[in-house]
Amino acid sequence: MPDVMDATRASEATSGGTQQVDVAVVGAGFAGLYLLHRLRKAGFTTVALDEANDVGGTWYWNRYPGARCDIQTIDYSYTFDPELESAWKWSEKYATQPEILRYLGFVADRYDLRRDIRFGTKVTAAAWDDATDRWLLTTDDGASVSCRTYIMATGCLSAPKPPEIDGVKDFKGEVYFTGRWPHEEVKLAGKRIAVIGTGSSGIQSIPLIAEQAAQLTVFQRTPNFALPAHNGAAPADRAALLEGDRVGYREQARWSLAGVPWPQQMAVSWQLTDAERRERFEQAWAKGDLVYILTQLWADQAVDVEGNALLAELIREKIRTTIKDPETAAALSPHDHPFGAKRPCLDTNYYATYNRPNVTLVNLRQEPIKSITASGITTDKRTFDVDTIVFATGFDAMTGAIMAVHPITGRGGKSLSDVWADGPQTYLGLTVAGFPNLFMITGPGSPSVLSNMAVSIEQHVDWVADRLIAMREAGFTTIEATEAAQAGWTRHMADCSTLTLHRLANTWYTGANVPGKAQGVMPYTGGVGPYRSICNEVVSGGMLGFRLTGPNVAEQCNDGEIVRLQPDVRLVLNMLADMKLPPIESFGFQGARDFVAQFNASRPAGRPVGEVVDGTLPGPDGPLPYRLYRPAAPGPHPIVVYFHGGGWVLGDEQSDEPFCRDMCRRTGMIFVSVGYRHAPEHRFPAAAEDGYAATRWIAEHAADLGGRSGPVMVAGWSAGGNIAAVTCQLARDRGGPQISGQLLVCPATDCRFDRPSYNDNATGYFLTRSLMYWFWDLYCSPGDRTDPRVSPLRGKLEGLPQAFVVTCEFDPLRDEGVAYAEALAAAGVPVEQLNARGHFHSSFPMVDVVITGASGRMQMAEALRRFAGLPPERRQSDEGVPGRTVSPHEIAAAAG
Ligand code: NA7
Repeated sequence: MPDVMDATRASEATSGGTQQVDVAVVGAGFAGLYLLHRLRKAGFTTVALDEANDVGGTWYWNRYPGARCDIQTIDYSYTFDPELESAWKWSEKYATQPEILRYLGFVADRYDLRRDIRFGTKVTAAAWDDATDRWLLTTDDGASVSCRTYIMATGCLSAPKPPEIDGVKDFKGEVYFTGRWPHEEVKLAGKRIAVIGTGSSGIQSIPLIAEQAAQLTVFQRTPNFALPAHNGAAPADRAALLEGDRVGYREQARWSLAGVPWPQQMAVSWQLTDAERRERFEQAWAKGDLVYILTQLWADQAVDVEGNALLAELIREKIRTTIKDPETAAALSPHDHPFGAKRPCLDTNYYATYNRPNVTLVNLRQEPIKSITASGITTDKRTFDVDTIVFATGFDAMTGAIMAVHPITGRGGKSLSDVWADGPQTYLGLTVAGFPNLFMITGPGSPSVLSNMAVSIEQHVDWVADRLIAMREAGFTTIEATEAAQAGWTRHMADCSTLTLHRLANTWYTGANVPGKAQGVMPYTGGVGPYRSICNEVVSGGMLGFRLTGPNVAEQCNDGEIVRLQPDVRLVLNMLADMKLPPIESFGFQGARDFVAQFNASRPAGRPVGEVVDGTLPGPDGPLPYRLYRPAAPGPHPIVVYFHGGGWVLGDEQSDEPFCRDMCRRTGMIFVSVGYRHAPEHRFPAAAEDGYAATRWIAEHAADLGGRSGPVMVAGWSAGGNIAAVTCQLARDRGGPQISGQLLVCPATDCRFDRPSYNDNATGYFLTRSLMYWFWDLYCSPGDRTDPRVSPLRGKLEGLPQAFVVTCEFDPLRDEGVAYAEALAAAGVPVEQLNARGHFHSSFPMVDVVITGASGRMQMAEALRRFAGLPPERRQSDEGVPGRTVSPHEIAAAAG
């Protein structure tokens, strides 16, 4: 590779030893090259600076044996120029590092980019000058750079982690780092070699090193999941898809979750038999595609611990069958993290390599390294004499390369390392409040490493370049994220991180691989497509969350949070909006019932419970159907009488099936969902009287139903919450049955429509104000509406059973739920309330669709267990609560 340090610098204007440009870019990898191209085309004077002596970024440095990409190369390419796409043909399914480097060199040549790159130049510090509204970049070689805009295109995995092992300097043999592999040939043949680390770099290089070494000893701290790459020619089916509709294929990738066009998997693991799951798995194993196996087996594999465990076990089975020595197989089998929570690897002969006589695995969990000595590595059990040590120990990921420019000083002299002392804070992963005109490409808070980098990079670069062009046209010279927008993004990031299992593993995604680093999931886990739409909404919302200034224009600041909904609620609502449905009430009541039935048929089936039994019970005016959900564990179980939602008009005893199943599993209780009569055929007070009568009958027949005798509990969602609340009042006033607790989820409690939530959430959140008017009109005449049997808030509340009241932020019924909780507390009823932030009226019954609702249901289950006098039960998978529980004391204070 020619040394191109002396590339021409056509765009620079130098004054007093300082190069003056519009934009300075740090990094000349995938992101830096495309930035240069876009910015230059837009007429900005630009320079890129890179410590390396040529283009390539991560592919310049990572030259270790076996280095390849593990996203299929047809996806891991630039797509901005169709001519570039047809001018380059990849030779393999997963290109090797030399081929990718050739590709990036080809791109640099094709667009004549090298003339604006200062190679061999490290940026050592960057400072914002409030007086001139410019950044000054100090370099270790040549002129400093003054620029209006400073863009970090430094990559996520480019700052190698120090070895953190005592004695490295004492070692007399050769030392190599996979992330800084020499350009000249490294002679490994016949040597005794140690490799430390079994991440992607270790897993890719170990089989090739083993082929050459006299003896290879692998030092493994944590086993990782590795899958066969089955490298070769690009698979014909994928290539045909791309060639058949290149534009469509690329567009699908841009809006997908991971940046590779695979569809969203719908089947859930518990709907598939063991044989069906195995068949899907074997197919994926044979395919050799990381994104496929991470996303395409079953819908719950990446979001649910149990769904994930099924897959993890199938992979461990493969490991056991490949490796001959059971002890080695056990040591190589990951048990400490869900599959995909730590970056899995694609390999070629990795596990089989351990069957070679010249390869030894040292399990550092059993014998940690004590030190490196002059002749080798000493664990607390043995000494290994080696000629060469290869550190495949990874990177200070996501933030390391950004912080390597130190200090980066923003407005008021604030240093980025101080601002990020407790972990990186960004707006969109692209900008930082207090650091005007600083952009990061694939920074922390962007989908970056959880996506096909090529897709994310192009999106980021286009967004940034388009903003700079728009600012120039409008006369703005500075752009800066606001604190409120950044805080909102941090919250949204935290919400997103409860969607996936990444939070459950100690990895470089969370900063756990670097001693002392602040911990938290750093990449955006909400997906590439959703992220793209959010970035677009920032723009269409008038640069929401940014302050823009310029010398001759008025300051513009449209402050606010870009996403206030839970990420999955946002997806559901966007999907519903895309369907452009007419208002449900326009279908008429029968049409609306049909619509709900159709809607319910398309949702994921509820999870297995011990038994589901249908029956009828005597109602006040004829039999009522019920559906009983029994836990798998032996009974007798406490009983919860459940009332479904549907505005007293829609739904039936089966319509909240996934919710009942989920709660049955979580609580270990019998749920009996009652098919009460509906309006308009049966108007007020039919539903209320049915609810009461059903509860009474169920309580009297608890033992026959397999339940525990004694008090029952009641629960309900929406209109069902209304019926549950009313049932408690009737039971108190009519001499039983005994009810030990009430769970009211988004209940209707009052006939007033003037509380703020009715206006704030009148439209756009599925349950609309006009739909509520329609429900009320069908169920209850105006003259009856203040009756406590439909407006329980108007009833006497003293002496009612303890309650757990759930309200959702974006729900017209929110404030009447809050009012009921407060009124209960004021009446001396023990009550807890969950204000579910970012949720809508249907969040909690949408089990396995609104994943972020799981933590709320966990709290509901805990409340029911308390009501039943059972001990609490916590599930690790559901940690991270998207809301706030308000204690009885707080509610009482608010009510007072
Ligand atoms: P990784 O994936 O961070 O792997 C580093 C490996 O090195 C991993 O197995 C670490 O164990 C191990 N390690 C790190 N420090 C030590 C010390 N001090 N002692 C023993 N073992 C250690 O980096 P890679 O370069 O392989 O891959 C990075 C990404 O590049 C990859 O995910 C792809 O996206 C491409 P640990 O798991 O921390 O216990």
